[in-house]
Amino acid sequence: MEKKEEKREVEMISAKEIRDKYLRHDMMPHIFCTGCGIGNVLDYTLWALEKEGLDMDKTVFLSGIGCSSRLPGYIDVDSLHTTHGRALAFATGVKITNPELNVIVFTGDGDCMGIGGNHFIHACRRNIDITVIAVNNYIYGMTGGQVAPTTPEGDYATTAPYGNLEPAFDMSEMAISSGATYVARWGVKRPNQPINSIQEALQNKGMSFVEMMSPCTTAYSRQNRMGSIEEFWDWYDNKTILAEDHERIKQYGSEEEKEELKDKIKVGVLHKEEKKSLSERIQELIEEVQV
Ligand SMILES: Cc1ncc(C[n+]2csc(CCOP(=O)(O)OP(=O)(O)O)c2C)c(N)n1
Repeated sequence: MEKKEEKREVEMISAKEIRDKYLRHDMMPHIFCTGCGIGNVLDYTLWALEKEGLDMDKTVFLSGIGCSSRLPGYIDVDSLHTTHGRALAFATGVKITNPELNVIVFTGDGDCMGIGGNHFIHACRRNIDITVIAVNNYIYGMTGGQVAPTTPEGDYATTAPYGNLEPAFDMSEMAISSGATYVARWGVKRPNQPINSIQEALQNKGMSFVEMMSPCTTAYSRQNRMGSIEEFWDWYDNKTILAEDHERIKQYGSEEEKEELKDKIKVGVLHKEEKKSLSERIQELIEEVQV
């Protein structure tokens, strides 16, 4: 479908108006623990929807299973809460069947990279025109903190009481190498960049992947001694570096600065590419072959 190329004039709207407009109030109170970042990811998404002016009657949210996958249920919109790991398969079907729809998926790192890993690489490979917002808390949050494919080596989990022996997947790198055409990663602490990025992801005519690094204060933080909620939230500032700064230091930095890079996680828009989406190609084929 045609997405808006022009910048829309956005009227000033308050946080309360956003909540009133988009949330399903009968679903409150929500399930999230104190200090969890998943609600912020929802908030940033709602702001991006508002800025982009998406028609909610032509928008579908999907998810699998997990704390993060509960998000579509809080939005007053048509949604599919599917089985664990399968949201991208459902989303592919929805988009191909009705290309007019804006299709947005919320997923967790376990949902997306563990049980749903195969659907993920193929959705990227197909460059299906959907937006995926992945909450990466490095652990299976909902089920009590088991190790996930994203859990950093050496970190503790209920299934890794002596430290995780497995190397971790980098979700964003995986999205890029599998063929996604818009990939960004942000820490959850600050709103503006993620909001703008989710808006860009909505505009991209292809597979868009926004990884939101977000604290699980119950299952991850306790086992890995991330400190108080404030300290854990600060971690997302201290541990990250903007991709362009990373590149600059890699090229021109001192040995000491380069050494520090090893400990940092790159954030920013990590990849952007123009490529026809599968849904667009299918539409073209239908027009070509139908009599
Ligand atoms: C087929 C199947 N296997 C396992 C489960 C149990 N299960 C529910 S949520 C979950 C992990 C979710 O982790 P993640 O996607 O990282 O989401 P989070 O809760 O951390 O947001 C698991 C293993 C399930 N519901 N269905």
